Amino acid sequence: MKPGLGLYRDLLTPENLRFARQAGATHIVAHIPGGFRRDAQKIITADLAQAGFGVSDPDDPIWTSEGLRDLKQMVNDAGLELAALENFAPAHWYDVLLDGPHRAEQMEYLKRIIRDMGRIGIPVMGYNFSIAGVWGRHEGPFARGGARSVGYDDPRQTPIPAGMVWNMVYDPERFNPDDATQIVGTVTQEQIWARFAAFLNEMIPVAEEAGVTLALHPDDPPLPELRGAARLVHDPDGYQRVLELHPSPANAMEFCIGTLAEMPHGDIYEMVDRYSCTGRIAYVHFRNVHGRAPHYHETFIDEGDTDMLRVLRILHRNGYDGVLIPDHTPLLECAAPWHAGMAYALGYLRAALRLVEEA
Ligand SMILES: [Mn+2]
Repeated sequence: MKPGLGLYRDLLTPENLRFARQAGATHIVAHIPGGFRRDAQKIITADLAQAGFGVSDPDDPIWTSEGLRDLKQMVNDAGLELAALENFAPAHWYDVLLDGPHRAEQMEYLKRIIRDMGRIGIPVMGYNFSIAGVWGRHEGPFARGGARSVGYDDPRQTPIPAGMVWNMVYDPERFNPDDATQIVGTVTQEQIWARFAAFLNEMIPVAEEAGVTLALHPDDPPLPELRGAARLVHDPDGYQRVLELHPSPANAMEFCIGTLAEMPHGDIYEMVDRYSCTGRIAYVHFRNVHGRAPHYHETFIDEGDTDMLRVLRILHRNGYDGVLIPDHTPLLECAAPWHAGMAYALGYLRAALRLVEEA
Protein backbone atom coordinates (compact mmCIF):
# COMPACT_ATOMS: atom_id res chain seq x y z
CA MET A 1 0.00 0.00 0.00
CA LYS A 2 1.13 3.53 -0.73
CA PRO A 3 1.04 6.57 1.57
CA GLY A 4 -0.28 9.69 -0.14
CA LEU A 5 -1.24 13.24 0.73
CA GLY A 6 -4.29 15.16 -0.39
CA LEU A 7 -3.61 18.80 -1.25
CA TYR A 8 -6.32 21.42 -1.71
CA ARG A 9 -6.24 23.87 -4.62
CA ASP A 10 -4.27 26.64 -2.87
CA LEU A 11 -1.79 24.14 -1.45
CA LEU A 12 -0.73 22.74 -4.83
CA THR A 13 2.68 24.43 -4.83
CA PRO A 14 6.23 23.12 -5.22
CA GLU A 15 6.85 23.90 -1.53
CA ASN A 16 3.91 21.79 -0.33
CA LEU A 17 4.87 18.99 -2.71
CA ARG A 18 8.34 18.96 -1.17
CA PHE A 19 6.65 18.87 2.25
CA ALA A 20 4.64 15.83 1.11
CA ARG A 21 7.76 14.05 -0.07
CA GLN A 22 9.62 14.93 3.12
CA ALA A 23 6.74 13.62 5.24
CA GLY A 24 6.97 10.30 3.43
CA ALA A 25 4.17 10.49 0.88
CA THR A 26 4.82 8.90 -2.50
CA HIS A 27 1.49 9.90 -4.10
CA ILE A 28 -0.63 13.05 -4.31
CA VAL A 29 -4.37 13.47 -4.56
CA ALA A 30 -5.20 16.93 -5.92
CA HIS A 31 -8.42 18.26 -4.41
CA ILE A 32 -9.15 21.00 -6.89
CA PRO A 33 -12.42 22.83 -6.14
CA GLY A 34 -12.30 25.63 -3.61
CA GLY A 35 -9.57 27.60 -1.88
CA PHE A 36 -10.22 25.94 1.50
CA ARG A 37 -7.91 28.00 3.65
CA ARG A 38 -8.15 31.04 5.84
CA ASP A 39 -4.54 32.11 5.71
CA ALA A 40 -1.19 30.65 4.88
CA GLN A 41 -1.49 27.90 7.47
CA LYS A 42 -4.95 27.33 8.83
CA ILE A 43 -7.11 25.16 6.62
CA ILE A 44 -10.86 25.74 6.71
CA THR A 45 -12.52 22.97 8.61
CA ALA A 46 -15.99 24.06 9.73
CA ASP A 47 -18.49 24.41 6.91
CA LEU A 48 -21.52 26.10 8.44
CA ALA A 49 -20.77 29.52 6.91
CA GLN A 50 -23.66 30.95 4.88
CA ALA A 51 -21.73 30.60 1.64
CA GLY A 52 -20.45 27.15 2.63
CA PHE A 53 -16.97 26.45 1.33
CA GLY A 54 -17.10 29.54 -0.91
CA VAL A 55 -17.72 30.37 -4.56
CA SER A 56 -16.93 27.78 -7.22
CA ASP A 57 -14.84 29.27 -10.03
CA PRO A 58 -15.79 27.94 -13.48
CA ASP A 59 -12.77 29.58 -15.11
CA ASP A 60 -9.95 28.10 -13.03
CA PRO A 61 -7.33 27.32 -15.72
CA ILE A 62 -6.26 24.17 -13.86
CA TRP A 63 -9.20 22.36 -15.52
CA THR A 64 -7.92 22.94 -19.07
CA SER A 65 -5.83 20.27 -20.82
CA GLU A 66 -2.75 22.44 -20.27
CA GLY A 67 -3.62 23.06 -16.63
CA LEU A 68 -3.97 19.34 -15.91
CA ARG A 69 -0.79 18.55 -17.81
CA ASP A 70 1.16 21.20 -15.86
CA LEU A 71 -0.29 19.95 -12.57
CA LYS A 72 0.91 16.43 -13.24
CA GLN A 73 4.30 17.73 -14.30
CA MET A 74 4.66 19.80 -11.12
CA VAL A 75 3.83 16.74 -9.00
CA ASN A 76 6.24 14.52 -10.94
CA ASP A 77 8.99 17.16 -10.71
CA ALA A 78 8.79 16.83 -6.93
CA GLY A 79 9.43 13.09 -7.20
CA LEU A 80 5.78 12.16 -6.58
CA GLU A 81 3.00 10.43 -8.52
CA LEU A 82 -0.35 12.12 -9.15
CA ALA A 83 -2.73 9.35 -8.03
CA ALA A 84 -6.03 11.14 -8.50
CA LEU A 85 -7.98 14.33 -8.89
CA GLU A 86 -10.64 14.80 -6.27
CA ASN A 87 -14.03 16.38 -6.97
CA PHE A 88 -15.47 18.16 -9.96
CA ALA A 89 -16.09 21.89 -9.48
CA PRO A 90 -19.72 22.62 -8.56
CA ALA A 91 -19.69 25.35 -11.24
CA HIS A 92 -19.01 22.66 -13.86
CA TRP A 93 -21.66 20.10 -12.97
CA TYR A 94 -24.43 21.64 -10.82
CA ASP A 95 -27.08 20.76 -13.38
CA VAL A 96 -25.87 17.14 -13.49
CA LEU A 97 -26.64 16.97 -9.77
CA LEU A 98 -29.84 19.03 -10.06
CA ASP A 99 -31.00 17.57 -13.40
CA GLY A 100 -31.21 21.11 -14.75
CA PRO A 101 -31.24 22.67 -18.23
CA HIS A 102 -27.44 22.73 -18.67
CA ARG A 103 -27.03 19.04 -17.87
CA ALA A 104 -26.10 17.87 -21.38
CA GLU A 105 -23.40 20.48 -21.98
CA GLN A 106 -22.01 19.96 -18.46
CA MET A 107 -21.76 16.21 -19.06
CA GLU A 108 -19.75 16.93 -22.21
CA TYR A 109 -17.41 19.14 -20.16
CA LEU A 110 -16.88 16.38 -17.59
CA LYS A 111 -16.21 13.85 -20.35
CA ARG A 112 -13.56 16.17 -21.79
CA ILE A 113 -11.86 16.28 -18.38
CA ILE A 114 -11.89 12.47 -18.16
CA ARG A 115 -10.46 12.11 -21.68
CA ASP A 116 -7.73 14.64 -20.88
CA MET A 117 -6.89 12.79 -17.68
CA GLY A 118 -6.51 9.56 -19.65
CA ARG A 119 -4.26 11.19 -22.20
CA ILE A 120 -2.11 12.89 -19.56
CA GLY A 121 -1.94 9.83 -17.30
CA ILE A 122 -3.99 10.77 -14.25
CA PRO A 123 -5.63 7.43 -13.44
CA VAL A 124 -8.45 8.25 -11.01
CA MET A 125 -11.22 10.85 -10.67
CA GLY A 126 -12.62 10.97 -7.14
CA TYR A 127 -16.04 12.59 -6.84
CA ASN A 128 -18.97 13.02 -4.49
CA PHE A 129 -22.39 12.80 -6.17
CA SER A 130 -24.13 14.85 -3.51
CA ILE A 131 -26.43 17.86 -3.57
CA ALA A 132 -25.96 19.03 0.01
CA GLY A 133 -22.34 17.85 0.07
CA VAL A 134 -20.37 18.11 3.31
CA TRP A 135 -22.36 20.44 5.53
CA GLY A 136 -23.17 21.11 9.17
CA ARG A 137 -19.88 20.52 10.92
CA HIS A 138 -18.56 23.00 13.45
CA GLU A 139 -15.06 23.43 14.76
CA GLY A 140 -14.02 22.93 18.38
CA PRO A 141 -11.36 21.50 20.71
CA PHE A 142 -12.65 17.97 20.12
CA ALA A 143 -9.41 16.03 19.58
CA ARG A 144 -6.75 14.90 22.03
CA GLY A 145 -5.34 17.63 24.25
CA GLY A 146 -7.93 20.09 23.00
CA ALA A 147 -6.69 20.05 19.42
CA ARG A 148 -9.22 21.75 17.15
CA SER A 149 -11.12 19.50 14.79
CA VAL A 150 -14.62 19.30 13.33
CA GLY A 151 -17.71 17.72 14.80
CA TYR A 152 -21.30 17.14 13.74
CA ASP A 153 -23.96 17.64 16.40
CA ASP A 154 -27.30 17.38 14.66
CA PRO A 155 -27.59 21.06 13.75
CA ARG A 156 -30.90 22.57 12.68
CA GLN A 157 -31.03 21.97 8.94
CA THR A 158 -31.80 24.91 6.71
CA PRO A 159 -32.88 24.48 3.07
CA ILE A 160 -30.18 24.77 0.41
CA PRO A 161 -30.34 28.26 -1.10
CA ALA A 162 -30.75 28.46 -4.87
CA GLY A 163 -27.42 28.95 -6.63
CA MET A 164 -25.68 26.55 -4.25
CA VAL A 165 -24.82 22.89 -4.59
CA TRP A 166 -22.29 20.67 -2.78
CA ASN A 167 -22.06 23.46 -0.17
CA MET A 168 -20.48 25.87 -2.65
CA VAL A 169 -22.02 28.80 -4.51
CA TYR A 170 -22.10 28.30 -8.27
CA ASP A 171 -24.28 31.30 -9.12
CA PRO A 172 -23.53 34.33 -6.91
CA GLU A 173 -26.35 36.31 -8.54
CA ARG A 174 -29.03 33.80 -7.62
CA PHE A 175 -27.56 32.93 -4.24
CA ASN A 176 -29.51 34.73 -1.51
CA PRO A 177 -29.68 32.74 1.73
CA ASP A 178 -31.99 35.36 3.27
CA ASP A 179 -34.74 34.72 0.71
CA ALA A 180 -36.60 31.61 1.92
CA THR A 181 -38.47 31.31 -1.39
CA GLN A 182 -35.28 30.79 -3.42
CA ILE A 183 -34.17 27.27 -2.49
CA VAL A 184 -33.09 24.04 -4.18
CA GLY A 185 -36.05 22.19 -2.67
CA THR A 186 -36.68 18.53 -1.93
CA VAL A 187 -34.81 15.78 -3.77
CA THR A 188 -36.09 12.23 -3.17
CA GLN A 189 -34.15 8.96 -2.96
CA GLU A 190 -35.67 7.90 -6.30
CA GLN A 191 -34.56 11.14 -7.94
CA ILE A 192 -30.97 11.10 -6.70
CA TRP A 193 -30.47 7.43 -7.63
CA ALA A 194 -31.96 8.01 -11.08
CA ARG A 195 -29.67 10.99 -11.67
CA PHE A 196 -26.68 9.02 -10.47
CA ALA A 197 -27.53 6.03 -12.68
CA ALA A 198 -27.86 8.33 -15.71
CA PHE A 199 -24.50 9.90 -14.88
CA LEU A 200 -22.79 6.49 -14.61
CA ASN A 201 -24.35 5.12 -17.78
CA GLU A 202 -23.01 8.06 -19.74
CA MET A 203 -19.65 8.47 -18.02
CA ILE A 204 -18.44 4.91 -17.49
CA PRO A 205 -17.94 4.10 -21.21
CA VAL A 206 -15.94 7.33 -21.58
CA ALA A 207 -13.88 6.50 -18.49
CA GLU A 208 -13.24 2.95 -19.72
CA GLU A 209 -12.04 4.19 -23.07
CA ALA A 210 -9.81 6.80 -21.43
CA GLY A 211 -8.40 4.30 -18.92
CA VAL A 212 -9.64 6.40 -15.99
CA THR A 213 -11.40 5.08 -12.89
CA LEU A 214 -14.31 7.01 -11.38
CA ALA A 215 -14.24 6.76 -7.59
CA LEU A 216 -17.29 7.73 -5.54
CA HIS A 217 -16.93 9.18 -2.02
CA PRO A 218 -19.68 8.28 0.48
CA ASP A 219 -21.94 11.05 1.80
CA ASP A 220 -20.38 12.87 4.75
CA PRO A 221 -22.21 13.19 7.13
CA PRO A 222 -23.83 9.83 6.34
CA LEU A 223 -27.52 10.63 6.75
CA PRO A 224 -30.40 9.47 4.49
CA GLU A 225 -31.07 13.10 3.66
CA LEU A 226 -29.52 16.47 4.43
CA ARG A 227 -31.11 19.91 3.96
CA GLY A 228 -34.00 18.25 2.12
CA ALA A 229 -31.84 16.38 -0.39
CA ALA A 230 -31.63 12.57 -0.32
CA ARG A 231 -28.15 11.02 -0.24
CA LEU A 232 -26.63 7.96 -1.95
CA VAL A 233 -24.08 6.22 0.28
CA HIS A 234 -25.18 6.73 3.89
CA ASP A 235 -25.47 3.17 5.22
CA PRO A 236 -23.36 -0.03 5.01
CA ASP A 237 -25.21 -1.29 1.91
CA GLY A 238 -24.97 1.97 -0.02
CA TYR A 239 -21.77 1.10 -1.84
CA GLN A 240 -23.19 -2.33 -2.68
CA ARG A 241 -25.94 -0.66 -4.64
CA VAL A 242 -23.42 1.66 -6.34
CA LEU A 243 -21.24 -1.24 -7.49
CA GLU A 244 -24.22 -3.23 -8.73
CA LEU A 245 -25.57 -0.24 -10.64
CA HIS A 246 -22.72 -0.58 -13.13
CA PRO A 247 -20.42 -3.64 -13.11
CA SER A 248 -17.41 -1.94 -14.73
CA PRO A 249 -14.13 -1.76 -12.76
CA ALA A 250 -14.16 1.91 -13.82
CA ASN A 251 -17.10 2.33 -11.40
CA ALA A 252 -15.18 2.27 -8.13
CA MET A 253 -14.99 3.65 -4.60
CA GLU A 254 -13.14 6.55 -2.99
CA PHE A 255 -13.22 4.58 0.22
CA CYS A 256 -13.51 6.94 3.19
CA ILE A 257 -12.97 5.02 6.43
CA GLY A 258 -14.02 8.06 8.48
CA THR A 259 -17.37 8.50 6.76
CA LEU A 260 -18.11 4.75 6.85
CA ALA A 261 -17.31 4.68 10.59
CA GLU A 262 -19.68 7.63 11.13
CA MET A 263 -22.63 5.63 9.77
CA PRO A 264 -25.31 5.23 12.47
CA HIS A 265 -25.50 1.45 11.96
CA GLY A 266 -22.89 -0.99 10.78
CA ASP A 267 -19.51 -2.44 11.61
CA ILE A 268 -16.54 -0.65 10.07
CA TYR A 269 -14.43 -3.84 9.91
CA GLU A 270 -17.22 -5.75 8.14
CA MET A 271 -17.51 -2.92 5.62
CA VAL A 272 -13.76 -2.78 5.00
CA ASP A 273 -13.70 -6.56 4.56
CA ARG A 274 -16.75 -6.74 2.29
CA TYR A 275 -15.74 -3.91 0.00
CA SER A 276 -12.00 -4.55 -0.21
CA CYS A 277 -12.87 -8.07 -1.42
CA THR A 278 -14.47 -6.55 -4.52
CA GLY A 279 -11.17 -5.13 -5.78
CA ARG A 280 -12.98 -1.89 -6.57
CA ILE A 281 -11.43 0.45 -4.01
CA ALA A 282 -9.67 3.14 -6.08
CA TYR A 283 -8.05 4.80 -3.08
CA VAL A 284 -8.61 5.18 0.64
CA HIS A 285 -9.32 8.14 2.92
CA PHE A 286 -7.56 7.06 6.10
CA ARG A 287 -9.34 8.94 8.91
CA ASN A 288 -10.59 8.22 12.43
CA VAL A 289 -13.64 9.55 14.31
CA HIS A 290 -15.37 9.31 17.67
CA GLY A 291 -19.13 8.77 17.72
CA ARG A 292 -21.64 8.21 14.93
CA ALA A 293 -24.03 10.36 12.95
CA PRO A 294 -25.76 12.51 14.00
CA HIS A 295 -23.18 13.07 16.76
CA TYR A 296 -19.51 12.57 16.06
CA HIS A 297 -16.22 14.41 15.88
CA GLU A 298 -13.01 13.87 14.00
CA THR A 299 -9.94 12.74 15.92
CA PHE A 300 -6.27 12.08 15.46
CA ILE A 301 -5.61 8.88 13.55
CA ASP A 302 -4.74 6.94 16.72
CA GLU A 303 -7.43 8.11 19.14
CA GLY A 304 -10.88 7.54 17.56
CA ASP A 305 -13.27 4.59 17.80
CA THR A 306 -11.70 2.71 14.89
CA ASP A 307 -8.66 0.47 15.26
CA MET A 308 -6.81 1.70 12.18
CA LEU A 309 -4.22 -1.08 12.36
CA ARG A 310 -7.03 -3.61 12.15
CA VAL A 311 -8.39 -1.76 9.10
CA LEU A 312 -4.99 -1.96 7.41
CA ARG A 313 -4.68 -5.66 8.22
CA ILE A 314 -8.01 -6.37 6.53
CA LEU A 315 -7.09 -4.29 3.48
CA HIS A 316 -3.76 -6.09 3.22
CA ARG A 317 -5.30 -9.54 3.64
CA ASN A 318 -7.76 -8.79 0.84
CA GLY A 319 -5.03 -7.69 -1.54
CA TYR A 320 -5.56 -3.94 -1.53
CA ASP A 321 -2.33 -2.33 -2.77
CA GLY A 322 -3.39 1.21 -3.62
CA VAL A 323 -2.99 4.68 -2.16
CA LEU A 324 -4.16 5.86 1.27
CA ILE A 325 -4.32 9.55 2.20
CA PRO A 326 -4.98 10.98 5.68
CA ASP A 327 -8.15 12.88 4.52
CA HIS A 328 -8.66 15.48 7.29
CA THR A 329 -6.63 16.07 10.41
CA PRO A 330 -7.11 17.90 13.72
CA LEU A 331 -4.97 21.03 13.87
CA LEU A 332 -1.82 20.63 15.96
CA GLU A 333 -1.13 23.74 18.02
CA CYS A 334 2.05 25.18 16.54
CA ALA A 335 3.24 27.47 13.75
CA ALA A 336 1.91 25.14 11.03
CA PRO A 337 -1.20 23.42 12.47
CA TRP A 338 -2.43 21.62 9.33
CA HIS A 339 0.99 20.58 8.09
CA ALA A 340 1.94 19.24 11.50
CA GLY A 341 -1.32 17.28 11.67
CA MET A 342 -0.71 15.76 8.26
CA ALA A 343 2.92 14.91 9.03
CA TYR A 344 1.74 13.18 12.21
CA ALA A 345 -0.86 11.13 10.31
CA LEU A 346 1.65 10.20 7.59
CA GLY A 347 4.22 9.10 10.15
CA TYR A 348 1.63 6.88 11.80
CA LEU A 349 0.54 5.51 8.43
CA ARG A 350 4.04 4.66 7.29
CA ALA A 351 4.90 2.84 10.51
CA ALA A 352 1.55 1.00 10.46
CA LEU A 353 2.02 -0.07 6.83
CA ARG A 354 5.43 -1.47 7.61
CA LEU A 355 4.06 -3.39 10.57
CA VAL A 356 1.15 -4.82 8.58
CA GLU A 357 2.95 -5.59 5.34
CA GLU A 358 5.96 -7.22 6.95
CA ALA A 359 3.94 -9.38 9.32
MN1 LIG B 1 -13.28 11.39 3.08
